[in-house]
Amino acid sequence: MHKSGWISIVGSPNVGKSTLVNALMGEKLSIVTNKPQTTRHRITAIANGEDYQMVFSDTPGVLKPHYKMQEAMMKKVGEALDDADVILAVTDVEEKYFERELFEKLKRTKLPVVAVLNKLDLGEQEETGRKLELLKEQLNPTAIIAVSALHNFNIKELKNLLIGLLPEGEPFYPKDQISDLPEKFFVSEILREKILMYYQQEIPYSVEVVTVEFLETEKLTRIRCEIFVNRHTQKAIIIGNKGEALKRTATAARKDLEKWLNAKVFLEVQVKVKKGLERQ
Ligand SMILES: Nc1nc2c(ncn2[C@@H]2O[C@H](COP(=O)(O)OP(=O)(O)OP(=O)(O)O)[C@@H](O)[C@H]2O)c(=O)[nH]1
Ligand SMILES: [Mg+2]
Repeated sequence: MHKSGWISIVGSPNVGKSTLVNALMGEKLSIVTNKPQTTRHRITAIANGEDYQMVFSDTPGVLKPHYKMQEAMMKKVGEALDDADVILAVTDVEEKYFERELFEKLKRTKLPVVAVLNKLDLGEQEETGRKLELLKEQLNPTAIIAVSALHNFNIKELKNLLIGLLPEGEPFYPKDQISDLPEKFFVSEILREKILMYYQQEIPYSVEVVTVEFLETEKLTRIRCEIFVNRHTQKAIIIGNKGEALKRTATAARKDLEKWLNAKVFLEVQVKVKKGLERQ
């Protein structure tokens, strides 16, 4: 008997959704930082076993949209809820409760909902117990589990629980495939993660990263990325004094890329001001 299906991961920003996907995969596919709104796109991660295939959708954290990009992000969350077989609703020991609209959606859905209380390592036992009771009472999920995605606690148990809830069926993807997104996408994401880590204030949220070249040769992988910003002042901040800030960012990205690709990487990064905005 083979089981396969789509599992959508939803929850507020920063509760550890991407960390959880990476833990379930045993591999880092989705970028993680301590800043909310790290995930901007819907990320597919495919976990394969002999008798199962789980296709995870990691989504941006649910919030009330205040601007266009957030609106687009929330649309991706909505889509993820619509075409799943199982919903993984993540909260953490610090969050008071699920965002209201998401909570209503979770209550109404006919799909199985697995509620995950993450960051168990940060909570007090009594408080955690109370939170689990409350979740059970108010959300009435199909299953409920407390985990620590960061420390790999209860992840195997969660995985087995999910496999149990999947429908029977053939795999959707070849068993050696771990995502349906192109390599270039992950390259851009790795660089974006470093920008989130190394710059403050509005900079992390003003950039878009595009990978324009990805060329594997025998000796090394040549990668060229472009960082787009809205203003010349932002470009100057990204580059920094004598190019030092950009160098530090690019070096950190290159090191991660080399680990991820298991190859030597030549990384070239250019910073550009978005067309049409140059004169602002
Ligand atoms: N202590 C602790 N920290 C965790 C755990 N899981 C995740 N974190 C941390 O929480 C922060 C946010 O993690 P992410 O995985 O980026 O959270 P997210 O829900 O994907 O966030 P968005 O993509 O912004 O919606 C990071 O600093 C993680 O290291 C955990 O189990 N314990
Ligand atoms: Mg995320």
